[in-house]
Amino acid sequence: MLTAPTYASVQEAYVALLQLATKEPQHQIDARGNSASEVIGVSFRLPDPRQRLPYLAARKANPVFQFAETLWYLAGRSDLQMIGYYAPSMSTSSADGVHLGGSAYGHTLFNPGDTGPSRYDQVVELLQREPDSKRGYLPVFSVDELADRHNPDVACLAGLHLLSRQGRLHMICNMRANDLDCGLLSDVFSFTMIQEYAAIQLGLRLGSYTHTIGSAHVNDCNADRVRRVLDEAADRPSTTFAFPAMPADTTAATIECLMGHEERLRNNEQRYSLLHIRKRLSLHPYWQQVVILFELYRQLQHDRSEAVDPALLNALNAGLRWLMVRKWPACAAAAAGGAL
Ligand code: 5HM
Repeated sequence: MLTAPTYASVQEAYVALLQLATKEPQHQIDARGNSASEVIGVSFRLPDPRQRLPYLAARKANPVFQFAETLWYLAGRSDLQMIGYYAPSMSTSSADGVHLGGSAYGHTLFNPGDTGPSRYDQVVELLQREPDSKRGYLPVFSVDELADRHNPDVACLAGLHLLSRQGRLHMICNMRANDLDCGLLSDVFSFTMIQEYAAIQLGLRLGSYTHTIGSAHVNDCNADRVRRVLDEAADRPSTTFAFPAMPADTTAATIECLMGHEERLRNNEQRYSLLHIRKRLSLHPYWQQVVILFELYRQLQHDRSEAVDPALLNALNAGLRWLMVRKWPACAAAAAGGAL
């Protein structure tokens, strides 16, 4: 088969890749102090890119981080202050302790360049003008990143290719390298969200998502967890939840509005009740879910609650609630107390 194999969800692709890299590795590598099992030149396709979250107890995906990273990208940000609140480990990739470098993909894609509009705006304009174009490529990796041999953050994403075909927007993602256990899931989540956002801007339906990787690897230090994931996937029928469609009226202003709420909650300047989120924020219920996640995370980080507000937890859609309950003991406590 010369085209990428198809999987119904990111979870299926993730499990298949973990299996391949750990059971049939092609290489054992040691790059920048990380020993890993590697396969090279792999790809998969998701005909429904909304199936972008895994539901595995052994791999506790963090939906708060997933949405935070997506918004950080869409808002064109590179600051460690915001993204580090959700993933403190990202500080090790920052050269100056203030900004991320190559991995701030949104900063590269969504900000105007020296010579005019952003890469993203140029590609949207191109596809509006010539839908069949093959030139809708959004480059991210730059060879300049290799000039500093101590650069801690060289973009793993080479680029995103947008193809408008028969009323649908397809995306091909090219990664020079992907950590299958740590990077792949959040990358697929964010890139498919960018794809869906772009489809809305172009008035197209969501097409397929194809993920291609140069070096696909599992670091040896994660081998135990990977084994547990593979055991769970083999033992139990998979849990699945439908992920809703992004509202068709989502614009850059929606992202800006969400970033405002995110900042106030991150800085603990405000606390939101369910009623406030539903009645006062003028946000589509889809985006209200994200504010609920940020408020729950505020309660975890700032209030250090032993049990989060059960009304908020209960208002999450079933898939997000499933993940939060498995990820955070204070969510599990709220779920147990409230008999959710
Ligand atoms: O030495 P190198 O720059 O390749 O190390 C970066 C590591 O982060 C690799 O294991 C890469 O696969 C992983 N990574 C990822 O999987 C990094 C980023 C951030 O650019 C990412 N996905 N988005």
